[in-house]
Amino acid sequence: MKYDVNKDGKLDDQEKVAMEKDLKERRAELLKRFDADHDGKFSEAERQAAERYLKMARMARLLKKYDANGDGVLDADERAVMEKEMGMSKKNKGDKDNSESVKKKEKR
Ligand SMILES: [Ca+2]
Ligand SMILES: [Ca+2]
Repeated sequence: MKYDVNKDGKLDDQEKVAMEKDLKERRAELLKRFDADHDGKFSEAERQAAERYLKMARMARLLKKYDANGDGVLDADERAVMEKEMGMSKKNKGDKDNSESVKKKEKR
């Protein structure tokens, strides 16, 4: 977890404060950027614009990470790598030593 600074697996008060501050700042930043009519809050259209932007930013990040041959699109092979990594990270959640074999043993 990103905000779990001391890596004890949970968020203590200090870490929670840091997370909330971070979220607040990100929201304020988005608002500044997408508040087209400058009324200090998100209208429906402004919120949609912000969400679209966040979605694109996420896509761009994924593309950068998984576009192995650098052609700007994820082909089937590159997508497979991405899906595998995402699926695996999900599957391994709670698997304390991060090994597939433990997972299999746990099933029995
Ligand atoms: Ca607004
Ligand atoms: Ca590619």
